[in-house]
Amino acid sequence: MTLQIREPFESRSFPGPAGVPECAPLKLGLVIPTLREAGNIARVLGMVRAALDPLRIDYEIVVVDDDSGDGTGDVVSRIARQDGRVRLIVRKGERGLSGAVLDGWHATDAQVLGVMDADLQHPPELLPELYAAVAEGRDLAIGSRYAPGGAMDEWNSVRKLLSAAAVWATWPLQRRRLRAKDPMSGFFLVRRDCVENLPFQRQGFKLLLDVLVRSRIRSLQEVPIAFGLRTADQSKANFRVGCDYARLLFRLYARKLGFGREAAVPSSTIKSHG
Ligand SMILES: Nc1nc2c(ncn2[C@@H]2O[C@H](COP(=O)(O)OP(=O)(O)OP(=O)(O)O)[C@@H](O)[C@H]2O)c(=O)[nH]1
Ligand SMILES: [Mg+2]
Repeated sequence: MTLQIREPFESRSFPGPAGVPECAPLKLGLVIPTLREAGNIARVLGMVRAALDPLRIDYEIVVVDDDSGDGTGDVVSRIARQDGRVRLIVRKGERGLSGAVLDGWHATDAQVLGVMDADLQHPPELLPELYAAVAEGRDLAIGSRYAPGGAMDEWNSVRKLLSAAAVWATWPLQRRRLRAKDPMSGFFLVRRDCVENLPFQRQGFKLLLDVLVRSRIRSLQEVPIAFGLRTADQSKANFRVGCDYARLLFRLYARKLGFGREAAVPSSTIKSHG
């Protein structure tokens, strides 16, 4: 399901709302959540800027750091002083990937909201393809390990099996014509107006599943990615992340099956802009 790029991206115009033939490129707000990523963050910021600059679009990169204490914030501050499109938000006394992303989205006025990891497991060079999918009319564009051509060759078979089971568990929850092969991806862009003013769970790592089930998306595209191993700093995926995922599934199934009130867990909404 890869987008066929037939002409240089920067020379194209994009379809506007119905009746409007074309419109100015949409601003992109890309959140990079960080927890102790001092060994990765400078490199990923350099690669993201190198991928986005040729598009000549308005964008900002919002690094949301949970007070890492390893110098991550200092590296980002230094880069932000030289490039106004890089912003740093430091959250004190807070933890949680989904919550960090939601806080970053809340802090930007961009029309296209995005997220990618800081550890270079998500290829920044595919950002233009994801952006093009949204700019050309898709509501959601996903960097997908399970789309044809995607890969996670470096994972061991246990991790692959757990991941496949976790994806399978989402199948009944996803809308029939809007099913993503990789609903657990942490690399995606979504139109802001599809997620505004809806409650998303702050705990856990799997914001995309919440977006797929809850948001107002009408179309999506998956762009295959090869998901690598992290080469610096430590993984933050642990047993607690698994429990948060189970809670998210429980909450979404309860909602779908109409089991009274949804389990009360901390949630956030993205405010409207303009
Ligand atoms: N702000 C913030 N970022 C987080 C938190 N937990 C993880 N992250 C970031 O979220 C991204 C994904 O975390 P990873 O540890 O890479 O999780 P993963 O990719 O599932 O696991 P690995 O394959 O082992 O790397 C990274 O950029 C982390 O720094 C958190 O509590 N707060
Ligand atoms: Mg990772």
